[in-house]
Amino acid sequence: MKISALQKARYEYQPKLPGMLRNGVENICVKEGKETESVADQAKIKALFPETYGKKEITFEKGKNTACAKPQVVGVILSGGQAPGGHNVICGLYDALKKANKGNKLIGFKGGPSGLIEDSFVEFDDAFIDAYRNTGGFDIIGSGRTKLETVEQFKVATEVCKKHGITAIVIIGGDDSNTNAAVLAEYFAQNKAGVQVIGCPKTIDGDLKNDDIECSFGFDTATKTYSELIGNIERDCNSAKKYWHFVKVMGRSASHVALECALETQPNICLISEEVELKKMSLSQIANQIADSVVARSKKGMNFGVAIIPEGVVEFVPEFKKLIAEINELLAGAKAEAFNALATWAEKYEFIKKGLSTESFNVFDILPQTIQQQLFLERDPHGNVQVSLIESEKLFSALVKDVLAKKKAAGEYNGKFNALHHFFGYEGRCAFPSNFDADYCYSLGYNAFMLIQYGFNGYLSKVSNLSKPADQWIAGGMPITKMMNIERRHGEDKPVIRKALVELDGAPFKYFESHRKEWAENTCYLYPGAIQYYGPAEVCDLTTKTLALEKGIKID
Ligand code: FBP
Repeated sequence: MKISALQKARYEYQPKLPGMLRNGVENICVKEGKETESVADQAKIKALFPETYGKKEITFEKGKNTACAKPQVVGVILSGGQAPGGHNVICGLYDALKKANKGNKLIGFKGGPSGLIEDSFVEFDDAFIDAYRNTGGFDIIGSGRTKLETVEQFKVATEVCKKHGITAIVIIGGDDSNTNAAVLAEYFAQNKAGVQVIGCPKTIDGDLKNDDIECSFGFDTATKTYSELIGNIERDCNSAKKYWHFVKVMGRSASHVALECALETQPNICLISEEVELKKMSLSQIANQIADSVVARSKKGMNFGVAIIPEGVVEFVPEFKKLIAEINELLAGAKAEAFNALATWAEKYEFIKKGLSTESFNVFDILPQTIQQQLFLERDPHGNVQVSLIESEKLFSALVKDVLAKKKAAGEYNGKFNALHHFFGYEGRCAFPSNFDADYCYSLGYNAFMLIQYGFNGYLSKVSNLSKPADQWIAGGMPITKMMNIERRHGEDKPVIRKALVELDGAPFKYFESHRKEWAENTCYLYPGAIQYYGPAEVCDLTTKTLALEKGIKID
């Protein structure tokens, strides 16, 4: 198979491990920390996880390995959306397994969690693993979004594990997948299945983080990739001086990706969904805020700019959320058929007008027609509007255009406004992992094996002190139940890992907030350029500004 020069070079890259894991598997011992309790709802979580609740946090350190060196057969699963570095988690896990005992085996379940239930697997060997070292993507075994959550699934999983002699399962996933990892761990423990479960924190969205997990893997590379593209757009924008670029970036609900890209590139506008929600902003208020920047810049002769829009923002606009809920209701069950039977958009529009409350119809009515139609065309399997498919970058540029037209008519603005649109998401999810992600992921995988060897169950592989060079990173494990609380999901109380949204009193947002006026009215663009893999550490190994600010490091 033909491979690129970079791919070949990356095969040879040696990921950096935390100092304490560098002494050989035989020289790693466990230091026990305190017993843990869940972040909230302690009694309820304890009752749901009697076997795995309250265990001690642990760190690894240099010392004689006292784990019982039983042969291990480990199964690994990639779960959910792709994130750069997933291959390296598997490589790190494989290398540690083989270092401990050449006879240890690693099995990859194909296509995500469903691979375990369907017993669709591959067994890794050196050649297989070597072809994926330090590369992006999840194509080594594929991924999927099937949830492992029912007792029936757990029973099948137990049988599959028995068949292969599996001693542990490593689940590489986001908050939901790791919640399910905790539930599976508890099931295995209660049923004395003899199978441990270890999770690894993955997602480009950056919303799996807390006091213990400093960041999920993939966030670093994905945001660097989008920031490179946004920086390039800014430079084009500042060269051509004739377009306003509206750039939507992935991240589902949380705005961590948008915020990090803003810190990296200093655009004129960046919306933060969490702020929109807190301030209960309306679509018009958001459009006015952007239009103010357009007008201020235009008065200085700059009819160009860049606005970053987080993927999930419309869901955080209270009036839009209400509109979506009413539309879902309006088209529930048989009513959808009556709607679909209407021949023209004009007839459909009347149907909608009659069905919505006046308040929601007024919101609907200010939307551009393409967006109005999207709300009725794109449905998920449950019949709900798929908010992530709404082209919010186009929605906001259209609303801004309307505001500017009014300002023009009132003699308040005399500029030009030509908008272009972009959506960056898939461009970053399978990029070659940055050195940070390559190192972090390899360490998470290697560390996951150490947790397995020492017999831990229901733990998340934890590598911390990440804003420091890798030799100072700290490796260990944290019971997943510590990160859980009870939340209402689909009408039921469920134990889940709390999703981390952008904290409006956190240092990254505060930094952005204190600079955004200047960025909105002037041209303060930063051009981060492409990810560098080879060269000085200060160019190649730096992680995100978000992490730096969270750790109290100055970024100016
Ligand atoms: P995970 O939470 O599974 O890591 O996925 C995140 C994500 O990349 C989001 O940013 C995005 O909204 C979503 O996946 C897209 O999903 P899909 O790959 O199914 O289109």
